[in-house]
Amino acid sequence: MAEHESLEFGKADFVLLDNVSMEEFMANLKLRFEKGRIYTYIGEVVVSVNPYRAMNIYGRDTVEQYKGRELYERPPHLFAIADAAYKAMKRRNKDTCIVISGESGAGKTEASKYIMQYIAAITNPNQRAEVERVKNMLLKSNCVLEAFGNAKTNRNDNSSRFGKYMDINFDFKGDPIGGHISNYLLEKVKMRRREEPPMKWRVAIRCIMKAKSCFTAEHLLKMSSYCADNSLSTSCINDGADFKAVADAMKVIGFTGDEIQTVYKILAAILHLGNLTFGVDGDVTLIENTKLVSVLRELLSTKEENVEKALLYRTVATGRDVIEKQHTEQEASYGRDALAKAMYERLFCWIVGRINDIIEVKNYDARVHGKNTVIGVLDIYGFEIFQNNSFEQFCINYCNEKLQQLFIQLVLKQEQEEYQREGIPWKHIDYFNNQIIVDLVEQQHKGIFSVLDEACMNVGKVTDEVFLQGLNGKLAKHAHYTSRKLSPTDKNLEFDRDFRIRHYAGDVVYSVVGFIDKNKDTLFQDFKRLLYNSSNTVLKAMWPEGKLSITEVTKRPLTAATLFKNSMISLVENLACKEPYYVRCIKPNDVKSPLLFEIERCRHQVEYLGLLENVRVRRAGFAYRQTYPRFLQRYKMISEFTWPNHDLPSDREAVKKLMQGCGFDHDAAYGKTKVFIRTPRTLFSLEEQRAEMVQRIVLFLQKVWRGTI
Ligand code: AD9
Ligand code: MG
Repeated sequence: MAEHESLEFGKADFVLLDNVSMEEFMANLKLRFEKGRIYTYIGEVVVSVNPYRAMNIYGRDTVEQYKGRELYERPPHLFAIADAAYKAMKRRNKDTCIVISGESGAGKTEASKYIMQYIAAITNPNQRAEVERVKNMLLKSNCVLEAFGNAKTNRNDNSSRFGKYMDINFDFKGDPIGGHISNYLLEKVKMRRREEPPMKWRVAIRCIMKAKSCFTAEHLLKMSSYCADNSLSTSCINDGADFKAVADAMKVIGFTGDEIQTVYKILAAILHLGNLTFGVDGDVTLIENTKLVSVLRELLSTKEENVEKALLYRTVATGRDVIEKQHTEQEASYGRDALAKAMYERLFCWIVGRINDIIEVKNYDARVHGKNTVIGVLDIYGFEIFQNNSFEQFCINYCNEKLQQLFIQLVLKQEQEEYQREGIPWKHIDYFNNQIIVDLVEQQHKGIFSVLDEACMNVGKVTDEVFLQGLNGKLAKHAHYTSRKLSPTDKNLEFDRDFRIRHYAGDVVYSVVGFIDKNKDTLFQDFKRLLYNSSNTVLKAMWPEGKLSITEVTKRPLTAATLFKNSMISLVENLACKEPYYVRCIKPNDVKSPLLFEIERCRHQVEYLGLLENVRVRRAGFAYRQTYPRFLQRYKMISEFTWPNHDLPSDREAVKKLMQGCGFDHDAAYGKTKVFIRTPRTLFSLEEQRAEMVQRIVLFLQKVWRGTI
């Protein structure tokens, strides 16, 4: 049990609950939140509740309290987990990772930043300049990625629209020497016409407003009108502080002047594309606001007629002939939106790639310097269940199934390995293995992703309905799949387009509408060629495939589902070979209030994060384990055999004697280096006896000081 915490703040570790029931779990979580204790353990997992207020618990003094300490020696904190991961890496040369999950607004990104700050604070005691430089770049990279990859949503003012995994590399001394970032499934912001919701990259727009040098007066005029039309608050445009931070960060990281200018230009081009409209004259599709075409030409450093052509025509190969086919108005609009999204995605991936080029470890010779070890930090979207769930939610929930599977394997595997290492017999634990759902999604030929890809490859009319039929045909008997067609009387399946997956975290109804389109994610080759032919070399480099002519483009690009599946498989492989630490974030309410703990809302999250199961798994084995010397240090005063010191042949013997003397022997197992205690009750009793003894000792000492003894 964590020290320095009285029970008035609830139990610092959920494994110490008297009964593992949802009621007790929630009561403890609520009590701790109300007492300002936002962190609680489940063994080595940190459960964190978003406080929605500034907490004075991340300063230098707190860092000092956690530095080098064991997990249980201090109240639960992110710093304790960060320290545990760092210690494991440094002492045992192990690669470790910290997996942070939870729903939007639960506090994942903040947690990841505190963890990085902690690691930065405890490393490089000798202030080596090169290490300081690397640390600075790693911290600054967050700022840049947030500027371009975060957006205001109705659930979070600063919501990450991408999943992020960051490896930090350390040298043999334990100091950071570089890193690598992987990003997953960037949600492409809707960049559509004026009537659509405004784009919300506050910082990005500030970048554009400030980067006056790369625009003509006319552009700026357009830009201001765009911003005004889309009711972006002027305060956010005028407030230059964030912009300055991003611009500085880009410079510090090492983006060149040309690169930074190009970034601004691309953002401006995306905004302008959003304003572009089409019309028809007879059977000819036209661009209505042609002035925008010259603005785009200038921003993209291309030829004006090429911009217009790419927006209105596509080149198709028919047999040996290559012809230019005019878009319908609808196709042109589709193309414009696809271009805006693709430019944004490409820009973001390019920024990540550039940061990686710069921060990756260079000139490290393991033969000279020893192994270079890694701490990975994963900040990734948790389960999403909305009113209307589509392809994005499907991917996100699949990602969570993969992570849950990893959690099951690693947590159980770790327990098992520890028991083996310590020479203690392994007791089988019953748990729901979600592998069946992972297979349902990703299995070759039969899985949902395969059915989707197959539907996308159909020649002729490819529709979402065809995809749904494919699912119904292949998965009719699957215990975790159903649809309106298969279960017509099911009230939760309201529409013909609906199908439902029984996820480990609960049932989610998805609408097939848009699956095909989002999976194909096609961008006409004409656009790629347009951007590749730009005289701006930075922009050109982002579109290498534009080099291919229409007759050379024969290979189908991988679908969004396949790309996502592959990235998840490699993410999981990467995590699986590391020692994992977990942070499970909970959002207490939907109104960003520091006072409100909405019990139903939180209960739901506890359910789908599988936290109760986590407590059970932890307790099914041994609720508590401690090395012999540390155990003695804490409890030796409660036994005559160990107080003040024991004369037994080993600490192991001494602990055994202590436990026998207290009548707890039946509840303990003695490993090679650690004592294991099965039930929390035993630990409580030990704690109570200890508290009583400490009290007696204090009274005794007081009497001695007063001279009454
Ligand atoms: V999303 O999936 O990216 O939409 P996150 O990342 O889970 O989401 P985030 O970390 O951005 O949520 O937290 C949301 C907001 O909660 C922050 O902007 C802070 O205002 C607030 N927050 C979160 N954690 C803390 C904290 N430890 N202390 C104070 C916090 N405020
Ligand atoms: Mg986030």
